[in-house]
Amino acid sequence: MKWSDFQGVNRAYVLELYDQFQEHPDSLDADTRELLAGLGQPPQAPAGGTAAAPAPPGPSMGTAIRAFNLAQSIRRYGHLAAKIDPLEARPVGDRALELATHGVTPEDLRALPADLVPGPAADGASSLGDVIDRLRGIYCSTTGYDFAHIFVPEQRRWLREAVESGRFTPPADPVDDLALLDRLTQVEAFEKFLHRSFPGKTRFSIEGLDVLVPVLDEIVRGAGDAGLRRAFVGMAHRGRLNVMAHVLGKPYEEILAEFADPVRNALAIEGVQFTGDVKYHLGASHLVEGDENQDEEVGLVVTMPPNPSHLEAIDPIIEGMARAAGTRTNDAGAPVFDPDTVLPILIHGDAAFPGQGVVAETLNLHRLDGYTTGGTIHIIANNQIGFTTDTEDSYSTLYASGLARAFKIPIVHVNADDPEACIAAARLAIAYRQRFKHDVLIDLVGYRRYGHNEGDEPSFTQPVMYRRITAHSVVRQRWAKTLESRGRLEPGAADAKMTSALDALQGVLDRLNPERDAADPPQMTVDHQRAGGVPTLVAIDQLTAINAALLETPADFQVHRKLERARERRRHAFDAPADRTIDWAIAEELALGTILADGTAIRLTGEDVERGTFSHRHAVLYDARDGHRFIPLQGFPQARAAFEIRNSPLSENAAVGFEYGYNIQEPARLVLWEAQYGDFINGAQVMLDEFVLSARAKWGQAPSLVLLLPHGYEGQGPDHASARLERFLQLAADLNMRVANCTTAAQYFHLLRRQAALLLTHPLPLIVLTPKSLLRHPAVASTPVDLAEGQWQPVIDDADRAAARGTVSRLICASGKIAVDLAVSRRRAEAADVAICRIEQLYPFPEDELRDVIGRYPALAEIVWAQEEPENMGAWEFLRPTLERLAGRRPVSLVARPRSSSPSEGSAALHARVQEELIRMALTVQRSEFAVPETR
Ligand SMILES: Cc1ncc(C[n+]2csc(CCOP(=O)(O)OP(=O)(O)O)c2C)c(N)n1
Repeated sequence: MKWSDFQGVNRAYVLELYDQFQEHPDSLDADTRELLAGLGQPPQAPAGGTAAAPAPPGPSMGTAIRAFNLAQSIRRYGHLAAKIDPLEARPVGDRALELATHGVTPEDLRALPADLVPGPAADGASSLGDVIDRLRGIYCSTTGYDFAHIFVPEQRRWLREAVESGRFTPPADPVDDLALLDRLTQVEAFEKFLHRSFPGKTRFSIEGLDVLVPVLDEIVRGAGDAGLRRAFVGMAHRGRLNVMAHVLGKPYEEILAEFADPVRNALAIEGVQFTGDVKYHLGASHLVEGDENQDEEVGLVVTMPPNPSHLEAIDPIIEGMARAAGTRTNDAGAPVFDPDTVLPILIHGDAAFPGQGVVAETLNLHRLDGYTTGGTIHIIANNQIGFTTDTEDSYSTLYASGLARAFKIPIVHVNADDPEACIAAARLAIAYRQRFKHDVLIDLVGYRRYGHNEGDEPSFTQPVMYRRITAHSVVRQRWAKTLESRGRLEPGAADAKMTSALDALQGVLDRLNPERDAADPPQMTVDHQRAGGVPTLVAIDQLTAINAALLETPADFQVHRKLERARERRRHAFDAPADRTIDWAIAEELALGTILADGTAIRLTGEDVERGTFSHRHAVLYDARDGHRFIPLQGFPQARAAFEIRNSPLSENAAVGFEYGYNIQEPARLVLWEAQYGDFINGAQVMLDEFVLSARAKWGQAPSLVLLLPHGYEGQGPDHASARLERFLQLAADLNMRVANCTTAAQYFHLLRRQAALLLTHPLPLIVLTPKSLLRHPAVASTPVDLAEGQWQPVIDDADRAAARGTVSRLICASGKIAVDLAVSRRRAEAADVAICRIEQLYPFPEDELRDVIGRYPALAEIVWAQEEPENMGAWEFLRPTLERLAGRRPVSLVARPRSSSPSEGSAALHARVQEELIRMALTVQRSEFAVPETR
């Protein structure tokens, strides 16, 4: 061994042993004596350089270890003493950063060698005291590095080296100081100008966090240098207009025109109410590198999609968009995500980040195979206040970023008044993301110049803070002063830049013609084909071949015994395709298989979807011996597109948001999300209200996401029964979705194929209430021929009454499981004059088809709407006016559970009685005796 093999505390320990060896060799064992003798004299410190060993009687081994611990404490806890608050609140500090806590003195530190703490901070240092000063300068500066929770040694080493070497910071990595001043001038001038020109109009000014724009510039530049092709930015209201203008390149005149708020005639689009949205919710897309006139593929495209008020709701949507944009297909027909193509950037509020649960749900996606986007750069635009709420009332963690620690995300807290430090933080973030493909967070600590919006008076609630803010000079002025002191800027030059930026904006306003300059409303496709009309059948030969292909497994694959038996039955169903039946799950797999064969890629996710909540799907097979996986829908011979199926984490809100983003970004793909039970969709209500169902009217987006929601009253209690159909129907307007509750396997097959066929020409979200016990019910099964020859039927007339329509006096209209319950009820025999019409599509409501059905019954005297749900739920209140219109003079009555706040009874026995009573009433009881009061 040689002296250079020992570093840091080890070196100090061996030096101490060496001294002991010199003075009392007998006190050491023979092996140690031999080792020390072999080392020879310790090397002396080079003149003016690193001291190799303190001259005796230098500090003891214990002192060296305590000094080393001090250095480690600065690395771990230095951020607690960092000056990250522009309003100059005192850092909380920590006793671990004090010499006395470690029992060392400045003299001790001066006497210890610099390389006791190896690393870049020791380079050229004359003693450990020097190193400690440098570490304080790094870790307790205007940047606080919060990395102690990073447990992967390679990442920790990389972060430490990056920070201590200063390689992202000037002078090692210079900042274009004058360009930075120009940028800060543009940012401030834009806000000042809006303030002056449109007094009292809300804009959610960026001021106090102006540096966000140069930080984003730096990240986008880094993404471009790394060869990424797409960046997706998600952000809320704060500073959004400024980011749109400067990072997304939205022309000033478009934004000014929005402030002028012209009423555009073009907004009424063929039968669809286009509401538009407020200016700080709109989105934009921008090619920031490459040639604007060339194919977009040559550069980096930055996209900021529209965003609702609902804070943080955009987070999972950005992730889904990035995932879709970075996904390609491999040779085996499976989708593969390439993190070297995309970058998601999420800008959070300091109150919203810790407060909104969707943030945690989104962070939880970041390392999951089916969801990762190769690392998101998070920025907390931290203005130290939420509306009027102080930080002490906003979060239980020390920092707003606390949650990120749980996900082992490195956090950089940085003072927004130090633009160089902020740019260094941005460089570190993009470099770390590219190196490790993990999330990273910049906590950009600034302040909010005005109230929550510009009309609010913030000193009502934060008088002290706002006295300080009013007296605080803006970052542009501070940076200009720095440049003047460095001799880089003439005094007065900064003011001149400001004047010319304001003049330029005034020029835009003077030339403004709001009608002309406002952005055009988006082009929207309208669903003219309200129902039917799309061929969905698949020739029986082709269907048989695809079925056979999906039953193939690799040569040495051992399917579970029970599953193999079911697969055998399925094979035989196609031996007699007009007589034998297949169930719901097989129809689904055949629908997906034929859609893939048609060339449309598919992504299906949800909790436990791979097997299926009801153990019905088995889209992923596990070898019974060693558990390795096989996915028949991936790469079967006829497949011409990628199939992806993923068990999601236990999330509804972020999980649905993610799929929405994926769907928007990749509209040619059939994207399906399945709820474990339909009622859990209420956990994603924000995503439905704000995106899936209204994004077309507000922003012209064209989602086609499919939601599969198990629904049906089966005695499992108030939960698990209802997918809350009434909520979807309440939001049904402007042809904004399709809602189906179908009753046969073949109908489901045609419904899915129809959705796939309409993806690009008539995109609409599809809400499917799917069965539970009916999944395997013979009444729901269909023959292969039904798949090969049929098509989607929005309404199904009663085939059992086809020969005797003249005697029918009551037509029961019902949807989903209760329609099947009625059809198979033993009471049907007592109700020869009753026909059952199945409403398979609830929205857009198939009025023409139902009118035709009604017209076929010459003796019809009444219509009954039968539903399992209580009167105030289900489809009744939505359909009643339509049914009454179609019924003409005939009465329309309701059979349903009585109005109730809870969807169903909590006992299976009571359920059975109530359900039977509903069937009895609908089929056999005179209208005059209905327990539920007649409706008119
Ligand atoms: C989900 C949700 N709840 C409440 C609000 C109302 N709201 C709008 S801004 C705001 C404060 C946000 O504070 P912060 O996250 O710190 O962002 P800042 O406005 O300070 O930039 C609140 C409560 C909202 N927009 N979204």
